[in-house]
Amino acid sequence: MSMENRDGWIWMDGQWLPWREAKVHAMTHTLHYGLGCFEGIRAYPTPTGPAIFRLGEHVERLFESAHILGLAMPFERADIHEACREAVRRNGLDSGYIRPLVFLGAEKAGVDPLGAATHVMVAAWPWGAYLGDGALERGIRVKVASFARHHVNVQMCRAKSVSTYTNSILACREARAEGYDEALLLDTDGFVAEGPGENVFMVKRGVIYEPEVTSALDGITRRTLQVLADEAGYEIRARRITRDELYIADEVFFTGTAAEITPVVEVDRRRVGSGQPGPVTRALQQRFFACVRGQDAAHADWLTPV
Ligand code: PPE
Repeated sequence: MSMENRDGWIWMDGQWLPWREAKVHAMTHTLHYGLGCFEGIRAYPTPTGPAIFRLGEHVERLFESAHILGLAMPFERADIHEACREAVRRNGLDSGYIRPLVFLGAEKAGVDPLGAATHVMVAAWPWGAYLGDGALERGIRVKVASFARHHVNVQMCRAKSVSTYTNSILACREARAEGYDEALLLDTDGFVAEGPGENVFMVKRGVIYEPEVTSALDGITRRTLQVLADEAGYEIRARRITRDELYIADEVFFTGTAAEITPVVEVDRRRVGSGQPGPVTRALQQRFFACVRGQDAAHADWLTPV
């Protein structure tokens, strides 16, 4: 089923439209010039019905992204909050992925967006394991991309910008064409930054390391991981990481809303650790899935019932 031709409902600028009718004009400014921002949010089945994971944080980041990009949001946080919940309900989902997108319309042409109106849409649909069947259990093979992640003054990475993903697509397509599951991007100084749609962590001698989020998105799964690792007694350090440190790490894993917590078992044809998902990754994965599925009372506040 294509993303265009499906049953369901999409929220566009405050109205619920049948899925097939949620269209934009060919002169849409964001389609031509790429100024826009979005979120990716997951809903999970819990013992008390479907619930959205860390909805407040995702909506807040959407507004922060719009603020960074200078996009005037025509809605309040509460409107987007409610649209996300209703998108899960109306589309009859027990679990799924929610996509709010902020974009400029077709009111004008030319690079200067003055005069183009900000539009907002929210869709939701079922979405399984992001990096393929078995990826969460067996882990994935990753290749360092020949493309660098954006310099901090080229693309501002606190914003989840539409245009960041051109760079992500170049890296991801290259890695997959060469038979890997996913890419890993270095920053313009050559240090580990992130995946095309994931943050990265490594474990060495019982300590968890992550890159400073300069050229990377401040992931909400990353923030979740930090809390869970801290509660499990692990020390987490943020510092520059080189690609060869990943080669000799005990464990490497990706985090992201879509990717959840995905073990990385190979980098550039070098086996990572034992070549199997490691014990720290597995323990954190288990705790993460208990939280998102409402089986962990300690973090019930991370879930918003729909
Ligand atoms: N870095 C990037 C570049 C990124 O796109 C994501 C999410 C993350 C880190 C992790 O952020 P968070 O989801 O808040 O933990 N990528 C989204 C898009 C995936 C897609 O293909 O679309 C996602 O996971 O929803």
